[in-house]
Amino acid sequence: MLQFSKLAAAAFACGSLMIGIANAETVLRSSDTHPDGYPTVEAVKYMGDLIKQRTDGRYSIEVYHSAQLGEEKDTIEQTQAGVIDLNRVSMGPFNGIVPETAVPSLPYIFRSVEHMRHVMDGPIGDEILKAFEAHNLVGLAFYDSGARSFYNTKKDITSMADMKGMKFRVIQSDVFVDMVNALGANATPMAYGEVYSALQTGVIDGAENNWPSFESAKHYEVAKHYTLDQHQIVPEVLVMSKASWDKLTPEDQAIVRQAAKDSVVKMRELWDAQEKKSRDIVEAAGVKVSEIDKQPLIDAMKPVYEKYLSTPELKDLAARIQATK
Ligand code: GTR
Repeated sequence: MLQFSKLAAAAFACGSLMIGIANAETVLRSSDTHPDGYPTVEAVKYMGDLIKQRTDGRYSIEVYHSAQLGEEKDTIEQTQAGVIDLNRVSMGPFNGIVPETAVPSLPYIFRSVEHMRHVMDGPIGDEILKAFEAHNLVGLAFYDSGARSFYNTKKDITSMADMKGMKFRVIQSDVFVDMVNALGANATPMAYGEVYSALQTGVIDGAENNWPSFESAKHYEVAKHYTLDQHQIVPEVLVMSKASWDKLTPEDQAIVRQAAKDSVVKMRELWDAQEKKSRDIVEAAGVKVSEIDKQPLIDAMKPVYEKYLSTPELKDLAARIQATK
């Protein structure tokens, strides 16, 4: 019985791959680690509705939320290989693949969410989207991810010294690892889906994320101390497999690109509302929020900047981001 249902599930998954039969609807499979209802999931569904309308039903999108297609690092490989058509991921796991993504992932490179939006909506954002093409991917749009901050199961953190020796889970990216180590703490890179039990069993003392992720992944049930250090404003990115993209006509490519851009507006509306809702939920559940002087953390990032701004081009990209109003 189990075997049968597994087979049936596999057959279903294959059936929704991008193999269009004449006049039939082609369903693009899209991956997301977040649960149904999360702003990124809803934004890609909205994009699917736009594509369906604008192609008269020839194309649509099925969002496989809650990491049904795997954890982010694996789904990126599958998207590069053409097994998954679309993927909404944090820029973090791309840092080792597309060097340009390390720059907007640098701690404190953006002064605010508004600054990030302004940069990513302009020519610098287009340049970074383009950089995905050398890696079998087509960058379609950036979504918001607010600001990431540290949280832990042990104590209120109110200064950088409080973090010394603590173990924090980070995204599987060297930028994130180096950031935590430069703060005097110990980084443990780990897939998102493993964090809850790692917090619960004490394998790690904490992790870092924005309000909606902290809330929806239920980490607040075990980590009751959240420090508003806002170390990174890392955009999310929506990419398409180059193999899937190449199957589209130029007209349909333009429809997909425009629908992705149009979904950003929707995403931001959902995001702004969700951030507030999530913060209220975790505070009502007893999470203590601490303020921290950010300057020592900013100063500690000097070696991290030096390491990742390793070429004149990357240095220039960082300078242009910082010079953007
Ligand atoms: C979230 C992001 C996810 C995932 C997660 C993580 O903020 O939206 O795509 O990267 O962080 O920490 O793994």
